[in-house]
Amino acid sequence: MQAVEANFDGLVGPTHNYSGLSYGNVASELNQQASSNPKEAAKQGLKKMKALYDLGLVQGVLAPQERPDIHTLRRLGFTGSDQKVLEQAAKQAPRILANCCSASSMWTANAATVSPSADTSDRRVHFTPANLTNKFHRSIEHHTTGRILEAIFTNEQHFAHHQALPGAEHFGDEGAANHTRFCENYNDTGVEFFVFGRHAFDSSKPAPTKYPARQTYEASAAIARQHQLDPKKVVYAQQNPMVIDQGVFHNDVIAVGNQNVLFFHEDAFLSKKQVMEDVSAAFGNTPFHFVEVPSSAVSVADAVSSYLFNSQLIALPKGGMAIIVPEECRENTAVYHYLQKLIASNNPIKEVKFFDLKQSMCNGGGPACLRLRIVLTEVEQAEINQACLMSDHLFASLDAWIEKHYRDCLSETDLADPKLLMESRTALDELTNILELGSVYPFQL
Ligand code: SUG
Repeated sequence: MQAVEANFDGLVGPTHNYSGLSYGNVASELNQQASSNPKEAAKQGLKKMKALYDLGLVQGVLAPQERPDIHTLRRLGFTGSDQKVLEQAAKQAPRILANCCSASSMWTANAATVSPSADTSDRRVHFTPANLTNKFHRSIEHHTTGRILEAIFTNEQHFAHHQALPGAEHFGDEGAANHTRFCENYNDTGVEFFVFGRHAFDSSKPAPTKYPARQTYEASAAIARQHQLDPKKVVYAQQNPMVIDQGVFHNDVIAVGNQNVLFFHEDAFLSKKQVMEDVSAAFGNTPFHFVEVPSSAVSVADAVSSYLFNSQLIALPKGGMAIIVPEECRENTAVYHYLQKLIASNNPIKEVKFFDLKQSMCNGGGPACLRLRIVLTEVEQAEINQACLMSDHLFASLDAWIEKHYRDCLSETDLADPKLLMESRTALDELTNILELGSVYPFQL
């Protein structure tokens, strides 16, 4: 049976802003207090989705979340009307309000870990929403994420939905940003590659000293169990703690894989040799391409500022792979030269495509952060909510929807504006109709 890799991108929400919420994420910290342009952000993301659809790929859309998150503010003791809740939070706890207003669900690489049916023992596609415990503003995403995924992948005969892992740092899970799958063809049983930042229950093991390691080994192993993966087809690798301390807060900031390719920086892993041996052994006898980028060509600092590795490696329907990178990779001379050499050399990556995603990049979110990869057979594709799949019609509807509802400038003080809450809810209510999601938001339940 044929299978394809679909990309489900997060639509940027109406409250997209820069609040400096992510310690360890260099761009987020640098841009705190800059004003944002939610309309431009949403359109930049939508254009990338449309471009991949135009290339012949299956492209899906994941709806943003309800923000400001009044429901969470009430759990934190703010009371009265929604307007009063906002007013009090802005006065008494503006940083908590900022956390409850982030549009961070746009980075759907962190929405969940997904294992295709070819890899799981019950032959269903398994989903575990990421608990994102390391950052408060992200830890409030997983309930709604789960509801949105269930509204798209509904048929229990084909799709299995798990709860997020327990919400303690020991099981800190950041979803697909630390997970890659290798295969010859998408319908084959693949090798699932889980990358973690530290061990939660063994402090003798290496760990970063400056910035947090968001993903634990124990979380990765729990997901592999929960998704019923064959242990022989699972590889675990530890991130190099030294790169986490240089701003590599997820593995997808320093490595990306697709099919039989792992594109990675030489300093990405604690033990590069072991990773290469383990992946080769699990992959079997067919050829595997390790495309290793040396520091002499691209430094870790250049990787972090350009987001070269936060790229999408996509298998083009006409054959070969393209690498989807942000414009920042053109602007960085070392990275640009490296990319030219890469596509001219002997490996499956044949083309590079640049995208302007500046609004998201300023919060540390590149092309790969914005998408969740879901491998689907033809039968599974036919089972999903078709209204969430990109088409010329959906592109036009979403473009008009953004144009109608989104502001073109937002700063931290605007977050307490009760009109923003109403605008956001009105927009999302309309969106659930466009995407035929039913009621998924707290204000709709
Ligand atoms: O979790 N930034 C996100 C960026 C996530 C990128 N995802 C991947 N690498 N897959 C994060 O750090 C910043 C929000 C702010 O500062 O306003 C933020 O949440």
